[in-house]
Order: sequence, then C-alpha cells, then structure tokens
Amino acid sequence: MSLTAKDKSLVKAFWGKIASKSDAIGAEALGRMLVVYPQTKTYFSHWPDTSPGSAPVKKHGKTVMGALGEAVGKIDDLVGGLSALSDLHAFKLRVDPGNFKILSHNILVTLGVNFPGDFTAEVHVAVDKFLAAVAAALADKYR
Ligand code: HEG
Repeated sequence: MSLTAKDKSLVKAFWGKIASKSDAIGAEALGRMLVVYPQTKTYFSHWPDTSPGSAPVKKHGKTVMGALGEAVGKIDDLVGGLSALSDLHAFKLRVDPGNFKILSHNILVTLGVNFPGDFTAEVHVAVDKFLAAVAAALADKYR
C-alpha cells in the first residue's frame, strides 16, 4: 500500500507534466464528483452554484489541486504535512472520509481523460496510491 521510491518518482514526474493544467483538472474533477455522486453536494450547499464550470466549482477545484500539488512536495510525510488540513476536514467541515475515495476516483478519471498518453497503467497505479495515502493522511485526525 505504501508508496515505493519508484511510485514517488512517477508521481513527481507526472505532476510536473500536469502542473500547468492543475486548475482546470481540479475544476473538472470536482464538477464530475458533484454530478456523478450527487450526495457530495451536501457539503457545498452554502455555494450559490454547484454545477460543473460554475465559479465556486472552478475556485474550489483550483484550491484542492493546489493542495495536492503541495502534498506531492510532502510525499515523504503526508500525515505530518496534511495534519492541519486533516483537522479542518475532521472537526470543522466534518467530511465523511469515504468521500476522499470518491474525489480520488474522479481525479483519476479526469487525469485519464485529459492525459491519455502520459497516464499509463504504471502512472495510474502510482497516482492511485498517492491519492489513497493523501486520503489516509486527511482521515488521520478523525479518531
Ligand atoms: Mg476539502 C476546503 C483540500 C477533499 C469538502 N479542502 C478545502 C480546502 C482545501 C481542501 C485546501 C481549503 C482549506 C482552507 O480554507 O483552509 N479537500 C482537500 C483535499 C482533498 C479534499 C486535498 C482530497 C484530495 N474536501 C474533500 C472532499 C470533500 C471536501 C472529498 C467533500 C466531499 N473541502 C470541503 C469543503 C471545504 C473544503 C466543504 C470548504 C469549502 C468552502 O467552504 O468553500
């Protein structure tokens, strides 16, 4: 389950390729999540609009992908590096951690659709493991 040195280098190299498209990827992934898993909209009921392409979806997609980009830089200590964000999701936002897996799935789909050449099976598994490790780190404060 834990990331090998190879996984880490694949994630870093792939992130280098997608970094300039990060905002659009985040917006698409979040928009897909809200459409395909409409129960996730409950967390964003204070937004004026949760449709794909809307201003809040774009803004938050950028925020989430930005945090993931920073997490790539903390890949050797995700629990420590994401501790404040875990606190926020556990105690303030009260996001059920099952939703981390749902968002991760939508990020993977978005990456596959937009980078069919670079998103090889090898990169897919490395990014999947990275997102699972991020999800575990975000869920660390829950109990
Ligand atoms: Mg979370 C806020 C990152 C999954 C619901 N999320 C945030 C923020 C970041 C972030 C950086 C802003 C924090 C701040 O204001 O200081 N979120 C983040 C990551 C991941 C994730 C990296 C997983 C990869 N979030 C996630 C999921 C849900 C969720 C799955 C719910 C389905 N996040 C959520 C909500 C907010 C944030 C409701 C507040 C957004 C707002 O009020 O506009």
